[in-house]
Amino acid sequence: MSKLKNRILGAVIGATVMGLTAFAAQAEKWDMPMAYSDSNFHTQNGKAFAEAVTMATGGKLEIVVHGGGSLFKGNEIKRAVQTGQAPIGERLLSAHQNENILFGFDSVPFMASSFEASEKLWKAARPKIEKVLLDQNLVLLYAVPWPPQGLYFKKDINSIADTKGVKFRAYNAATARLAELSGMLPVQIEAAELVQALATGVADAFISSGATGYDKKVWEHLSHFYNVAAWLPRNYVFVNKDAWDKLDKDTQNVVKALAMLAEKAGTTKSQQLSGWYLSQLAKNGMKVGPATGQFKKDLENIGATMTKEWLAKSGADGKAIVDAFKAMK
Ligand code: PCA
Repeated sequence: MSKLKNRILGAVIGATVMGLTAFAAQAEKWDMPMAYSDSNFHTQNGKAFAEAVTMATGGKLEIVVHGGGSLFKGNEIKRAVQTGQAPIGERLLSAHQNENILFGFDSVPFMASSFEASEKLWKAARPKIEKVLLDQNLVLLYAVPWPPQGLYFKKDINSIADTKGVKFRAYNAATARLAELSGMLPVQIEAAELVQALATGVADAFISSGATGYDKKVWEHLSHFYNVAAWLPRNYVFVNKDAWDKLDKDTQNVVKALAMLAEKAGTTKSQQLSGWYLSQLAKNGMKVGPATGQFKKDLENIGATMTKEWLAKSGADGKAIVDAFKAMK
């Protein structure tokens, strides 16, 4: 090879390596733990969001979703993101009500039982939740509601007396309190372990959406779904603040815009699917219907007690959220 050719080749290789190094230095890969199964609509929505970010940034920020609690379990995700073990993640925030009572604003019984009310409540609460999360080193991106929560049992329930002593799977403080006030025995279990708990008799009842009943083929263990629409809890996607600050402004703006889209798309999907999930429960042999008579009254009384308790504990901040929510009606 001539000297000139050698020199040209050297320059080309040098430039390529430099280019690659520059690219590698700028490109970020974010692993995104999510707790719910890959087929769940939240996880699907999270994947669409991740792909949109990767595409819109030309791979400068690549987000890779790990569903089903495969990277971190549901109850580990928030801490993992706070401490930077994962740069981004999704969590049912009401499960952390013991850290801050405000996280339970979306699980107050019968305060916001429809998608429309849930939207308003979220609008009222969002600035405060953003602030609490920021104080915990977390930047909130978006939140999507689960369909309305109903009660799963393996027998007819005519009044709360029929639930006495039943082992009840709880997913946050509100679900545990509901069990206590009904004379049931709460046991905290992540959705990923729900089927096993039902199969082994660790739990014989729970409260959740039709989505989780469908995802977990609950008809294999339980027979009744009481569509009480107690509340619509949300899953939240948040980012470690240090990881966020490392992004340039352009990338941050792209992520924020796509997060807004993901919140809208996920909420629409939740609403569109909510009736379909219940039809699937019925199709698979479950008795699906409202709570009536004494059972309905008992639940309303429990709801009133829990509302009082949440308002007492959350003080001025809780009151401000509820007042802002009510003013929107
Ligand atoms: N499914 C989740 C939380 C709320 C819901 O509908 C669960 O049961 O864990």
